[in-house]
Amino acid sequence: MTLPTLPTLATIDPHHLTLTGSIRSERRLSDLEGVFEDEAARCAAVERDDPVVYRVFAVERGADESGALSFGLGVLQPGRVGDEYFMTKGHLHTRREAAEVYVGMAGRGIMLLEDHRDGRCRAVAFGPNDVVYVPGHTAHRTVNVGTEPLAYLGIYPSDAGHDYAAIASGNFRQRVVRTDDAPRVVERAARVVPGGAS
Ligand code: PAN
Ligand code: ZN
Repeated sequence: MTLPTLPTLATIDPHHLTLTGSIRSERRLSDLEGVFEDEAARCAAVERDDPVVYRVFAVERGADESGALSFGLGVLQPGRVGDEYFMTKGHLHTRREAAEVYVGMAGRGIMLLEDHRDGRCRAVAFGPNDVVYVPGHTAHRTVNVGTEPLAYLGIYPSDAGHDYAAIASGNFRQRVVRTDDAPRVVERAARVVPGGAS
């Protein structure tokens, strides 16, 4: 029998927003093509300093470990591209029925949830001590609508998998914009397909 190599206890540093024993990955604005509506503004910011938009500190078990859970601390920076707040790429789980629990740690966020079967959308405001249940079959994206880093812990089945392709081809129907200094959830304008239906 193979002994587990991952620790039983992991600790979040609330000041530095890191997680012990985790593997860090990060996405810069240059990694987020097609996410924001204002592509020209994104490219200009990439040229300027290509900031880190978010980091994930993940503690993942093998996808073949039946019943196992993985978790990650997401830390999403404050900022905007055009009128849209910084947000994650967003994904569906490859195993579509896999759900996830998010626990807010710091900052002010909105989670966009979109059921890929019937298109039903919800936008859930969350912050420290809030628990958001993301059901299966639901695309999820986090948006930082505050002025401090937004931090949250996501806990998901180890065999959930991350499918970004489905989102990349259509994007979320809702987006979060800053209007009069406040976040507002708006419907994305219908895309005009050249020579076809909109
Ligand atoms: C989270 C996300 C994290 C980063 O841990 O992976 O918020 O977002 P993207 O994966 O969309 O870039 C999660 O939902 N895991 O399943
Ligand atoms: Zn997820």
